[in-house]
Amino acid sequence: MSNAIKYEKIGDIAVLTAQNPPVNALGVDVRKGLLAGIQQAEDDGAKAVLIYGDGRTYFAGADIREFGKPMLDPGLPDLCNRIEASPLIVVSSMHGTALGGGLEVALSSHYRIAVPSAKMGLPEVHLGILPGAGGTQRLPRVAGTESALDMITSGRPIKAADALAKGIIDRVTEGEPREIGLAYAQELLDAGAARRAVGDMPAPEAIDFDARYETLLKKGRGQLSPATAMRAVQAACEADSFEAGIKRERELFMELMNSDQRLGMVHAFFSERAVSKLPELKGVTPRALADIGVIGGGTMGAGIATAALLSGLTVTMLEMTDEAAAAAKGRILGNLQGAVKRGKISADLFETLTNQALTLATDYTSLANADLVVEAVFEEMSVKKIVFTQLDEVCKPGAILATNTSYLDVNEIAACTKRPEDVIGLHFFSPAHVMKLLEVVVADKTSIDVVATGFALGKMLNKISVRAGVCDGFIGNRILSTYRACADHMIMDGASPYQIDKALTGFGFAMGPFAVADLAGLDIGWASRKRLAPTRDARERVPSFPDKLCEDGHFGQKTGKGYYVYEAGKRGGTPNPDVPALIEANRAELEITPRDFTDAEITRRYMCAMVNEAAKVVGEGIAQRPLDVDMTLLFGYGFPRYRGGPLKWADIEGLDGILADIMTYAKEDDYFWQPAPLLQQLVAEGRTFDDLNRENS
Ligand code: T1G
Repeated sequence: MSNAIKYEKIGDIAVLTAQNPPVNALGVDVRKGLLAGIQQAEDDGAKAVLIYGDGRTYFAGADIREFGKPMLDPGLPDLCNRIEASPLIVVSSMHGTALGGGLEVALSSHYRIAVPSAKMGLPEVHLGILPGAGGTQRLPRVAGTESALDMITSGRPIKAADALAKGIIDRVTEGEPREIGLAYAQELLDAGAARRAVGDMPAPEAIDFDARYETLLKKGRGQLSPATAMRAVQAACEADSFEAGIKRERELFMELMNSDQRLGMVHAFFSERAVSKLPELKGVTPRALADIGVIGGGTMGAGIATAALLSGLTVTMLEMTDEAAAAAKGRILGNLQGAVKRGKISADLFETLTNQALTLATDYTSLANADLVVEAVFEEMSVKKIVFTQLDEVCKPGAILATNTSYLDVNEIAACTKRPEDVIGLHFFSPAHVMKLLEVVVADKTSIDVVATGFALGKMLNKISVRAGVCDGFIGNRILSTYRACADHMIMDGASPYQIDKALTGFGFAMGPFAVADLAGLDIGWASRKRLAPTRDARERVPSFPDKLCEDGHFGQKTGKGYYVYEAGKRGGTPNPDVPALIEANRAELEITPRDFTDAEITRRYMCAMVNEAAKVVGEGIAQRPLDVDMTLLFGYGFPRYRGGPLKWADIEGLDGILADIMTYAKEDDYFWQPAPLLQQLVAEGRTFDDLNRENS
């Protein structure tokens, strides 16, 4: 028997205990142990089998690290069929998160019991695949087609009480999984309960699958797994037999397992967990964090304060005047009321957070005892320096002084204090209480425990924290500036903003770059262009049409007009009829004869620009690993998760082809298209960005 499964016989019941921390993943040893355990139980004359997990959870699914490797026997589908076929009564007792292959093992058991806090689901679509061990055939048989489809295509886990209501489990009982499982198995034996094989249940009722398929494809914006998983559930309803359905499930499963989207989504799964695990932080103790200060109560400051309050921190919001402080409180209350509406917090907690945990202030001395202060004031260096000079005077020794700047030089800000080692950049994304990304910007003198505290705060706020070095725009905005410039260049050469937006939404982005610019506000880019103009290289191609739009007072959604025109109460905008003329005028002044672009060329150039700049960001050490860039773009810039991120996409596409295209584009504009040295090095050495991830984690 493998060590991953402990076998005991207690009376008439054989007990199989999973012992494969941290999440009892169904790796080959666990599968072997379960198979041997079932066989031994039958050989030992047991009358029932209890399966449960030691530690924090029942099986949380197949072992994702085995994906893409040759499948080692017993395969999970065969194991589930074997469990179901056992002549003994098999009971699964669940706690923690019974997910994917874990829930499939439970569904192949004859009876299921769970503790009230247990959650269960089939999240495989989030890995670019579908349930491949009978889940698409057994779940609809117990829960009905609609419930099964919802669970399988959304990948969302459900609570034990809901699973009971849906007929997925038979009982919910307080207690330890072992004890409640043993008691339930004994009760079934005493009652002479019969084996119940879900596979023997009648096929579930069919629905209009073709209509649902189109809906799922559209909703997936190119992600294949939900719609393909639906086809497997369809087989459960329409196949001649359970076995035929299982066969169809396997075919569709292998199709997805061999897809690029599976590579992208599994990369995202592990990178999301690796991104905040930095070798340099091993053994470093963060400073204590209980009270934080936020300076500036605009949209960003109020969002940061809201995120802090929701994570249990006390917040002092500093504004220059009582009116401004009251306005800041209004924004925070609005955010928190939204959380009440979404059921994230109770009305009581709302009262506590707004009346006890939040303090308004207009005097810097109110921040004297704060453990950390983050400023979100106007994005102007002189203003930042005034704030940090004051903070340096009033904050206690050991307090962390953080800036939420999106672009400015954190080293320069730190230098205006006597404690640069306590200064760090914490770059939130708007709305800060919603967006998952946090760039932890490490300045030259930032001490390592301050870095560790930045990541600790990120964890408290449930953020995806990414370490970034200091440069203009850090990781995300620097790369954004480049692919945005590429889009502007294509417009100057003949493309239209609307064609570009359509091409990129076709690639999987939720919004195209021009719709995003309208959402963020065109004045931000305008201010940035003005800030950089004095030091700009003469060879840089800079369009004039975006400035003209801003000079006419059109900043996007906030002014009702930008690249698109927005009508109150309507979602999205319609192309602004004034924009083409501005573009034509720009081309005329530069004597450019426009040409046609295909969507494929637009996407290729856009992605090559993104990958090239990302490779420079990694090459310069602004991002320590390619996965840091991938997670930044996924959680802050709407990059489609099923592509894994720009550098994972590049690895899948092939770096040599990308470099070759960049070299070709450089013949038109060798200033913009300077190939990244790291990209050239990787191609020359036949290596990939993933190799770098492995070497630096
Ligand atoms: N395989 C391998 N490693 C896993 C794993 C898994 N299934 N789940 C978690 N880990 C690792 C994770 O990388 C981390 O490692 C550590 O465990 C703790 O995880 C046929 C084929 C269970 C809700 O999709 O959603 O079954 O970083 O940090 O926040 O149909 O992990 O410490 O080195 O996330 O408490 C379906 C995936 C698989 C569930 C716990 N199952 N896991 O969350 O801890 S496909 C899933 C989760 C499948 C069959 C198919 C979460 C969790 P490290 P953690 P957590």
